Amino acid sequence: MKTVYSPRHHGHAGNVELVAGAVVPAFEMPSRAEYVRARVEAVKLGTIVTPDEHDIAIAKRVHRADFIDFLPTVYPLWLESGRDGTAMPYTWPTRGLRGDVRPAHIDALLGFYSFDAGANFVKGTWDAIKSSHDVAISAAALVKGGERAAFALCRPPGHHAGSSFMGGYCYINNAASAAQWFLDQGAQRVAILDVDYHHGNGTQEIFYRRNDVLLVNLHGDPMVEYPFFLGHADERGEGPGEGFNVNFPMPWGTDWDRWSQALEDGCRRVADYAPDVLLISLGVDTFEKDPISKFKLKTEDYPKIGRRIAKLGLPTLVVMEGGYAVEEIGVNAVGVLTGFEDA
Ligand code: Q9C
Ligand code: ZN
Repeated sequence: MKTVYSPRHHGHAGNVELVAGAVVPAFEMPSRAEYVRARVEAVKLGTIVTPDEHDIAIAKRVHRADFIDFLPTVYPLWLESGRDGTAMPYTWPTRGLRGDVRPAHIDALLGFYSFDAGANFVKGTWDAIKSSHDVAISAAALVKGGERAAFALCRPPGHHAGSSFMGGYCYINNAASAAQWFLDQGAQRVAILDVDYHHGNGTQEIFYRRNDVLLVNLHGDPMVEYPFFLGHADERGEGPGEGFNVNFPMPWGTDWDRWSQALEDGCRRVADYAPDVLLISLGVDTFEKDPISKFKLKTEDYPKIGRRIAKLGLPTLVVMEGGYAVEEIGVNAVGVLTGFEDA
């Protein structure tokens, strides 16, 4: 399988985030993509190709135009306001405040277009966001062109980004945009299977009222796990989308035995839907040694995920999401892909 990768992700570097009341170096760091790329090369998974440039208008099919247009302006506005370093929000229009009036100041705009302080900007962040989206759409084009599968080595990730908000290291929802691109290219039905440790709240929000995208999410129970405010089992979709959203929240400590049962149930839902194309939101933060997560999957489990997904027999686009055990991220993520190819 071919991998699409852009070196432009490197611009999104030196970022910080809030952890337990302190500002620390962000867990989502450039070496993540480099470990994955190195492993793709080491196992000779297939050619690594550079993405084509794709019109950002593609992303506006799943995001509000004003949100997408805001992203390239963030760092220039931040500098204009006299700051440098990391641009980060600190106030949000929650219940009781005006979420319908777009403010003017950069501090307010950052909160207006986010749900947490986890999607921050440095100088090269916008260029990396754009390149990550180019990676996703270029890999989608490989699948549309007849490849059985392709790997979009996206960085930054996307599944926490919703129609008009960023958060959780995510800005543009790469998987959602690629899913919409397949539909716009003539697909009738698309399925997304999100196996990242965290619930893909952005993807869910984007497709919640639609029946042309089936979304299946396997993740930590939002009662105790980020992103906390979405991802419960009773969220099944709304209106025409009723029944097209499937959540499998699982407790801290979930191991392969329990997780693989949810994978089996999720794959059956995908098979019943009989989509024209399948997207995998691939996070490997389910790993036992992940520094911010609490599932117990082992390195030997990742090829089994790939084998089960391959058994669906569908054209498949794998989109990189999370995974923060940096030194093992390559072996685990590429393990899914070699498992897929061995099936
Ligand atoms: N800083 C993805 O895996 N963690 N995003 C907050 C306190 C946020 C994870 C912990 C985790 C976001 C794509
Ligand atoms: Zn995650």
